[in-house]
Amino acid sequence: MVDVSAVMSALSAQRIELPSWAFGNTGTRFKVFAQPGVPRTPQEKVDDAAQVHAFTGVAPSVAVHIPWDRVDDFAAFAAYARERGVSIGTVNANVFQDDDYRLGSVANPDPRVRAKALSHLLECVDIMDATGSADLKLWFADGTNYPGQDSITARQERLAEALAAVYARLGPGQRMLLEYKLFEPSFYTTDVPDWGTSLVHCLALGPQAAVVVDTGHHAPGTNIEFIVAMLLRAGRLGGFDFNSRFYADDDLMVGAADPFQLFRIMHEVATAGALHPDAGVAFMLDQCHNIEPKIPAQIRSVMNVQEATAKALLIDTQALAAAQQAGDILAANAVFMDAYNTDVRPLLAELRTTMGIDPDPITAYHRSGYAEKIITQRIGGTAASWGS
Ligand code: RM4
Ligand code: MN
Repeated sequence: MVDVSAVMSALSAQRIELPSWAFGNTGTRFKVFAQPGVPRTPQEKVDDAAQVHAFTGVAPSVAVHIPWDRVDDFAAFAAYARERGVSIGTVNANVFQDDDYRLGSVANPDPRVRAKALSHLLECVDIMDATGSADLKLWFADGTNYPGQDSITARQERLAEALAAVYARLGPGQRMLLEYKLFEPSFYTTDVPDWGTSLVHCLALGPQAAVVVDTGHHAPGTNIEFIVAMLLRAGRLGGFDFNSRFYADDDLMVGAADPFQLFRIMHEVATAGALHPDAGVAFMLDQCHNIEPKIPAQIRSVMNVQEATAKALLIDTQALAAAQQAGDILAANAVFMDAYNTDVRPLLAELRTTMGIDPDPITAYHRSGYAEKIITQRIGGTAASWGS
């Protein structure tokens, strides 16, 4: 039997981090479709993120991307966020948008470029000190396009050297989260292409380094929950960048393409007891809303994670373990699917009511008038986008 009150308390303790860049204009290499009312400043992105938290109750932090969210005074920026009921979360470094990085950043053959990239990463730790952020998230576009272009081994050496220098700069409560991505923008080799590479570097660095699983960064058909289970077992799952993919790194709303996969992932997390914020797994969204309205898309994404989590928590673990032990394949699968096929929306509506928020976050947001307000107020200036 499932203890529903324990499920409710786990769901109310859940925390999901929002990406500042989800609120800016984005698109593909073909076109960025500008939307009215989009934030012009990092502060306005925080304002929008605070709305998502206000209507969901479980999204109290916002990840920033440097330099897109550069401000003069990061401590004041953190205070600004706190006044709006949220905090500044993970600091994402960006060493992929400068002409100098044509041949890579920390793995570039040119020591001058490597030093420049390293100094940006160290600056990101300074920013963490000012904002009180615990996590530095590193994703490298580094790699090569053609066989023979550079030495695979030499690039790993350069990467390891830079990571060690950043790791040495971390304070006691700070972590380095190393993200991997199969390909793009590099098409032949990527320097951190998979969880194994990331894990090898993290293990060499020490306990404050952990792997980030961006759900969109895998080949089609990859069993992501297996990777999650392995990283949890090794104590090196630093967190998720949640999003959905149909084809490549689509960055669509989490749970939109494959809610069953998200459920299977959350089952591994729940089984390992890693759902609670204290467990050290950061549940972040990394999404771009190219054509849909951004704030409700973020609300929907948070709700999708909650629904997958609720279903995972509804698995009758005793019945599952008994069926597994008995080798009863069909019974075990039935226990699993019963939970997945449960409509958890009434349960989550009840949870929201007990949390003092509207049981229907999307409708409540639309009713609030915030979307109309930002369209009339945010006139002039430059709308935030990937470059700002
Ligand atoms: C990368 C990676 C990073 C994200 C950037 C914008 O593909 O997923 O996590 O910060 O995109
Ligand atoms: Mn990511």
